[in-house]
Amino acid sequence: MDFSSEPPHSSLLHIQQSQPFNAEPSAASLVEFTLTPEELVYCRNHGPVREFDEDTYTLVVKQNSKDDVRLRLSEVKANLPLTHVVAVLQCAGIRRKEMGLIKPVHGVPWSDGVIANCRWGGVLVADLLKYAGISLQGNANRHICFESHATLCQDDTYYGASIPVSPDIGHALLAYEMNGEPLSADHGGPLRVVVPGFLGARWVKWVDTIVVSPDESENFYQQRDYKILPPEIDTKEKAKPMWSKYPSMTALHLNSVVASASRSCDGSLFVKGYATPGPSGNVKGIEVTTDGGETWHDARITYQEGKWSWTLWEAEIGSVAETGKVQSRAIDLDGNKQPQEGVWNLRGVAFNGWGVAGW
Ligand SMILES: Nc1nc2c(c(=O)[nH]1)N[C@H]1C(S)=C(S)[C@@H](COP(=O)(O)O)O[C@H]1N2
Ligand SMILES: [Mo]
Repeated sequence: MDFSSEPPHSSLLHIQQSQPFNAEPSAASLVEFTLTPEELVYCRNHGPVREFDEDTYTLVVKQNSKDDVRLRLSEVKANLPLTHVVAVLQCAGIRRKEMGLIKPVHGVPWSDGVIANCRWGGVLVADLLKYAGISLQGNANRHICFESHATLCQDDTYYGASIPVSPDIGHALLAYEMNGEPLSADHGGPLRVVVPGFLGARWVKWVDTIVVSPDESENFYQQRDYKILPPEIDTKEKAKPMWSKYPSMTALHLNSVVASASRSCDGSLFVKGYATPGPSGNVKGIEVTTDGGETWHDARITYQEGKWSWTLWEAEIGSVAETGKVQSRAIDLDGNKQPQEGVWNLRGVAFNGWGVAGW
């Protein structure tokens, strides 16, 4: 892997690993903004970051038995409508550090900053496929595979992911804008996949190939990673024969995090955080407790935008001791509640125990 030609990265992120570049902001800084500014968007890479010339950038679309279709990005932009969606991007490894306290896990020890709520602009995947002569109707049971051959990755020769063809993916985009600006190289510019509601691993950056296939992507990151293995599979050796038996992750779990908690001199506590949807509908409410779940206080939702955004919330609690612990739980539109404990798994993905912070 060649890291010599990476663009400069944001200096506001805490670096977990420099090659590949993996870095996150603090949750406290994130919740100050409804839409995450570019410099606070985490960077998650399995290989080097590459810069491309957007004028010559080309996308290849393939479907069995048909000739490949090669499209210039400029042609795509000129011919297909620009569509926007507000959607939260988050890494499946969010809060892995907390899961690692239960028992060690494999992976970057992410805290709660690998999340970004952005307004993405681009063309609908469905529009692009139609333009390339592929209709999604009659293509149920198929998968849309996205590939980036920009660089080698740590565990494969390219980065790839796929999403099943279903009504859920109707909002999936090939994005070239983030918050109204051209998408930067760090976040997959000139073109990346955006799949609202799905984990970040499917949001392929620097996407250059799309394949409509009867099978899921064969890529390592689809087949042997980003899966929730049961807790008894606790070594890499035990995992090896099991990867193929468990489904690839799609939506993440309902989650909430306490991003900041401060007690004022009159003894009242002010708490802020974010919450994210699970597979069934967005967040309806957030509750906080300072007594381990005996009594719950409703938090006030200060921001939510549509079906796929994060939810920002805050709460004030009358009178609290000098020190203590505040916990949060989210409730979704179907009445599902975020569980008290997150379930341990080898790769440390999808941790969603109650949010927690001390003061
Ligand atoms: N080509 C490519 N795409 C990729 C990745 C990668 O390593 N290479 N990482 C994925 C993962 S695991 C996540 S969480 C998101 C992170 O996107 P970001 O770096 O813009 O925050 O990109 C996804 N797309
Ligand atoms: Mo990720």
